[in-house]
Amino acid sequence: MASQIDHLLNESRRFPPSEEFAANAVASPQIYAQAAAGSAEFWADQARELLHWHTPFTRTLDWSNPPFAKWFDDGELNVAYNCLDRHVLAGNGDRIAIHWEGEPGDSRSISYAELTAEVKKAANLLTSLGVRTGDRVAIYLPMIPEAVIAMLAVARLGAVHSVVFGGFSAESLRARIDDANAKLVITADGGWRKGKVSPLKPAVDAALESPGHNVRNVLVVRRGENTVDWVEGRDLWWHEEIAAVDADHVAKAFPAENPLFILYTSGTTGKPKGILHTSGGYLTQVAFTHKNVFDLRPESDVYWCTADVGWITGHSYVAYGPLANGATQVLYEGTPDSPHPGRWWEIIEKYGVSIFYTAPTAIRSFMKLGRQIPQGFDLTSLRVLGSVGEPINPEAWIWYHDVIGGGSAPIVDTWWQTETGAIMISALPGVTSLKPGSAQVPIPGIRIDVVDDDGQHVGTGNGGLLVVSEPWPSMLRGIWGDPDRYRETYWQKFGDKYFAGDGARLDDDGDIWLLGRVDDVMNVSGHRLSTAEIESSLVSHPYVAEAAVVGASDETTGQAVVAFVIVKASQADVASAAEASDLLRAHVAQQIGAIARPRQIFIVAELPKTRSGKIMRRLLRDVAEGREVGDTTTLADTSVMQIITDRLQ
Ligand code: 6R9
Repeated sequence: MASQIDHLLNESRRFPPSEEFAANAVASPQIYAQAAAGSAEFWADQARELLHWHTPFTRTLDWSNPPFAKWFDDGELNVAYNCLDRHVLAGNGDRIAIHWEGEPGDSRSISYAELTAEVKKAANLLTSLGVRTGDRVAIYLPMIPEAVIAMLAVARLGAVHSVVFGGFSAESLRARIDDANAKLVITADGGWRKGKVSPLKPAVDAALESPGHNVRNVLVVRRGENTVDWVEGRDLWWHEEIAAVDADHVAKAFPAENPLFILYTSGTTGKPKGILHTSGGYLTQVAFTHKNVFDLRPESDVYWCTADVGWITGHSYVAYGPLANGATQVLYEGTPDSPHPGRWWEIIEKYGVSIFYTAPTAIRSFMKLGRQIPQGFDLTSLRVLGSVGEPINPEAWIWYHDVIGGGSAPIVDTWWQTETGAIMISALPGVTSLKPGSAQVPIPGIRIDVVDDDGQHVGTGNGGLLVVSEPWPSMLRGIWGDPDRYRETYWQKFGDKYFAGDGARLDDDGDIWLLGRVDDVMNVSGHRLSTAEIESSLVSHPYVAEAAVVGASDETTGQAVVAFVIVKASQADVASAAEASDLLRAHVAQQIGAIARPRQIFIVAELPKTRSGKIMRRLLRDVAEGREVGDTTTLADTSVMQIITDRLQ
């Protein structure tokens, strides 16, 4: 970390906006002054301007019961109406909402009028299956139009979706179904990934096998055409049911604080947190940021965010932001390198993508393959590039800028979290002079600070902890079913400030540089994983006596999961270290999902612990990253690290 920070401090390149870009930009420098005059009023103006309110609000922010905020709470709106019907009514029904591209090369372009019609039918279908306002619906789908249609249909009814990433295991899916007490699951037979059909329905079947859940129906979209088992009376084909329902559906208005979705994310403990978002404030901030951060011109831009809808980026910047703004976007089902390593660039060329939003891990893996691959395609349509999920290192920034952006497209490095709901820190294209590697400045209307352990502002040139110092419209409204955990996790540390869990530094200009998590949360390919969750999966295996997991830095994925495991004495002879390690890697993948599979597992005889029994992950990280092991003086047994490193040589 220290060398990385030094490296960042030496980064002095600046990219001011071109005059031409600045002259035509959606955002202007005045927007900061406007927001500074009063952030609540600023957001109220945005909410009125960007959204349609069935009942206009008269109250903006209610912070009388912190940390539980209410925004625009006497207003009423329908989120799906805002993303669909109103664009059709405004005469934009023929505009393409989604250019969908399947991995094998099949495609489908869906206009706003068509998408609205599909969502209306889906809303009627869900109603016929008993979904009512406030009910929870689990969505476990590949990146197909039905994923967005299902989310919007749930939202249209004032119900609550819980999208579970298709890469999560049956067990993870079940834990989320149980926690949210979902009554319906929407899935597919399978989806295309890496050149073949990857089945999804079997995981749903396995998740629902044991009793104790309240799922009445499983709605199955046909996509992979793989054979699936069928539970009569429970399972229904989406295409058969949707053909039988009424096409008309009038969107009802719901209060601005009506829950919109729950999305599970990893925290510092083993149990994922159900982050709760509501309607009016969330939609206001995602629409505002999508428009201003990406310099969106809905009439002419083609926008593409590569995130899966299973993550917050896919919620805010695939489903809700672009559709609320009436944008045309690309939705791609598959992996970046199927069937060839230029697949993404081919898609950009095919649809003339002008705004592209992806993660540093993807950029680094393309860098490895070499610039000749993107150079084989026409990428001149690109005019704004975005980055999200982890800090973007200056080398990757420059490559993205030069090779993908033709040396001219501004890059917005956007910092935010599942909990923040929408972008919180980012440059504004055409306004901000860009610094590779820094997320730079808070969005207008957002108050961010970097503080020391006592909550005091650190001042320019110093590092500390990132906090949000005022409530914001798209903030989480809590952790589903666990208000205490919400208070403890985010508010206990500083009382009146939201603690994000990230370290950050202010440079001499006051710009923000993110330095990674300060807790036991890892960031692998831009996805959050908890060390505790993987440790508890490892120790659930009969071989394992004890386990410690660390995030080791990795050239491509940012961090990689590395585990240190003590095998039970009774099992020591059962398998060789290599066999045990393979078996345990598979066990974690099966229990949590392939994204959590450790890159390496070291079978060790001891783990380094302090006298109070806390595992010293810092030392294990040294081993995992192949460094000289640091200060061991606080270990209960200082010879332990020697034992571990001797064994591994
Ligand atoms: C949107 C998303 C949140 C964590 C966050 C931070 C890291 C996200 C970043 C970034 C540096 C950026 N993070 N964007 N770090 N620069 N531009 O990724 O949400 O999955 O909840 O992860 O990701 O550590 O705390 P989520």
